[in-house]
Amino acid sequence: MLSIALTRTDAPLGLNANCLENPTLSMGTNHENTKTLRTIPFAGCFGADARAAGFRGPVFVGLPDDSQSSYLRGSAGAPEVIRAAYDGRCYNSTSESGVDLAGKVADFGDISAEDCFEKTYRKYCSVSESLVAEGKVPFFAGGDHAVTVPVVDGLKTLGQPVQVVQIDAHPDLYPEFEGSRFSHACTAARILEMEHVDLVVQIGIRALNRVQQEQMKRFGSRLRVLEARELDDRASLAAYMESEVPVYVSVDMDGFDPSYAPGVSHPVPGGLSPRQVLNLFHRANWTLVGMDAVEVNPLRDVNHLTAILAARILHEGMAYSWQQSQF
Ligand SMILES: [Mn+2]
Repeated sequence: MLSIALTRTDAPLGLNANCLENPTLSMGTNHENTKTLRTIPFAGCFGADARAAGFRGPVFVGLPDDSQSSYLRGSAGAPEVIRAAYDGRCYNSTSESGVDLAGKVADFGDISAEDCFEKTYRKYCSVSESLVAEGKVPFFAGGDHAVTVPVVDGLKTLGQPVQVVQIDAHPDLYPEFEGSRFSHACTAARILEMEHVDLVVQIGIRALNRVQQEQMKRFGSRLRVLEARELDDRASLAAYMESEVPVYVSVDMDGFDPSYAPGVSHPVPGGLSPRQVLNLFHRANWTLVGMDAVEVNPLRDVNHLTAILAARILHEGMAYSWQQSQF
């Protein structure tokens, strides 16, 4: 059982089921405008009880922390928007892969950030550890990319090596950034220092500089970088896919081209398409142990496109995880 209090924050933002259908209603831009999240007449994916005995399905968890962002804040507002985008009534509950998730996903609510990141780290790590220890598969909606570090840390409870697939424009390999080891620019460096992580595969990278190239050498064969410019065909993506190993997938939304995902703090042209990333799931042969979609910045988004894409990617991940739980 979880040993810490899990609080669902009163949602800011005045979300409702019409958000995505009526462009005059705004989602996710004003932290001051606190209204209770209304019950959404949804596609119906949420409905499972994460605390029910024997529940082994996907669990949606919001991590509303953007304290480690180096440039723009705002991604702390993303979990509520992604949640609304996920369960809004403009979609049905069946994934591309044909899995109907109606009533099969548990919404764990948002885990509030603490007043310093060390405390937030311990809290997020503990949530990840608890869910995984109970045989559940967590799907985290960030927050900035720094939240991935504690939740991957929590996977050590599996007691076996884990591989991390990171979709990103940035390698996030700085040993420290502007004096902080927990900056969102250091995410992969911190993850590669974990003993239970034996491989990080980065896909979509297009912001490598000299410092980070030096770091690549330091991590050697435990780090594979697939730059966006190398990704012209299906074959090259498939070549980087592992089979039948525990995999955690971290999707920094800036891995996508900004034309698909404009609502990020660090947009870098020349990125991945949603089709490429969705097809990764369709061709994967992983044991998916967890996933996140991070760095959605509602303050920069256009017509909620980035939140909708984050929700869609998580949806396919949850469908993948549901399918694997049936065997
Ligand atoms: Mn990034």
